[in-house]
Amino acid sequence: MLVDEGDTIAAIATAAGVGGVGIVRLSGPRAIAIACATLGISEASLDRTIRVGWARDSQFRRVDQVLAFAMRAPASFTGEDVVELQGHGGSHNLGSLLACVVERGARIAEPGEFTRRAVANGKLDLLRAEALYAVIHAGSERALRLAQGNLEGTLGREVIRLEQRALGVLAEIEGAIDFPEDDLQTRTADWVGDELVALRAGCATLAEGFRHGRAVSAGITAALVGPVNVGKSSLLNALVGTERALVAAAPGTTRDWLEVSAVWDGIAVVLIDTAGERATDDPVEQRGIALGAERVATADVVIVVNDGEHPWDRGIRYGTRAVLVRSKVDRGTVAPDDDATAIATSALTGQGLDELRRKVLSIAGVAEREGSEHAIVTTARQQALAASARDAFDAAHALWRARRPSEVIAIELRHATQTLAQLRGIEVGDRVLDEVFARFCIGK
Ligand SMILES: Nc1nc2c(ncn2[C@@H]2O[C@H](COP(=O)(O)OP(=O)(O)OP(=O)(O)O)[C@@H](O)[C@H]2O)c(=O)[nH]1
Ligand SMILES: [Mg+2]
Repeated sequence: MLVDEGDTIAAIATAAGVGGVGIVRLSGPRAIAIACATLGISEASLDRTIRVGWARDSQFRRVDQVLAFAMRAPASFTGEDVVELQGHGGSHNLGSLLACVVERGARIAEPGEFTRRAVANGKLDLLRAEALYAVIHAGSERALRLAQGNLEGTLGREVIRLEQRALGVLAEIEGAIDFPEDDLQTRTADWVGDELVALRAGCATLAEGFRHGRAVSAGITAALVGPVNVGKSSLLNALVGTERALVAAAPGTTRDWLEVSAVWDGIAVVLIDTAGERATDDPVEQRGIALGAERVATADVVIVVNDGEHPWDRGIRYGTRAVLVRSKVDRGTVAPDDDATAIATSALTGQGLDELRRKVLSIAGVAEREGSEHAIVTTARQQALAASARDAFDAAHALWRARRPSEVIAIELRHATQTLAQLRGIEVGDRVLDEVFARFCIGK
């Protein structure tokens, strides 16, 4: 995205569709001039007040009655002059209002461009911009709490703490470069070594928290698989508490895969029911089974169901994603082949369902304690940089132990601190910013 920050940008900032109120937001050097021309008022009259007036198009026809107020640079979200025109909701009305300011020289904003300007003007670091996205897209209470925590700076503070600690070690090592006659190795050997180990561990904790962070912020998917008639659809209904999937005594009831959303322990979960597996000549059923298998391939967790009447498939092809379930235990039959590790469940009595929910969350990487949501990375970008900082601290520590020259250790340490700074969004290239902000909606 090539952005000219001299432009004044505009967008509808509220959700599309019907609503009581909708907002057109402007940001840039001409925001106040354009808004005032739209309202037919002087620029000085939009200072520290809320004005009510008619927005008019370039032919001076009335478009909508709005409330308008300005936030002057740098005291605004973007750090530029910002004006909000609060009109009536509704896509057509807001589209007409937006056209009024575009006719007067505003450019329609790119996705995330307001936030990108806020980052460029030092109003927000990249971690908080990413958290802002997560707040808007939170699919559960816990996702929202995690995102709000990071927006407030939880993750940013932890990264800065690691960075400053690393800079302290670097200063010590660079001192040894400047004054090589000091015997650094004996004076601070323990301290430097301990610090490098702690820094490595801090970054490793961040990187490893990603599975949990991603599961909390993006939610998880779990698919039910197994032979026909073992009770997959019944389990799905029992797990979500509604009769969502058709259940019947005849094998082959479920033909298409289907998805149901639920929230377990504050985590957004999408459950997928699939067509039962069996050898069949029916091309429609074959296709249904194949489509289910495709969907299962990308699920975070695979619930392998068996009612004791089929040979056990232990889900080996699903690796660590698999959880084994023995269904219909209320019938009391025990098959000689039953798997002792399988969770015993009954859709009829509800037995084992809580245990199954807990197991699914834990396989998806959700840590049990809420407190584990302190300083959690939630995006692949953050995870990759935390892992790369961890590796750089690891390398620095290995060089240190091998008593390599301070200059060599300093290079590795500088690389680690730069990586942590990049995690916060310092000196990241346009390509990274393009990727982050492309996911945003227009108007944010
Ligand atoms: N006693 C008992 N019967 C069950 C239980 N769960 C399912 N059933 C019965 O088993 C039969 C098949 O259940 P479904 O849930 O349709 O099984 P499915 O695995 O989805 O079957 P397909 O969609 O055909 O692959 C139905 O007659 C259900 O009433 C259970 O927990 N206890
Ligand atoms: Mg079914």
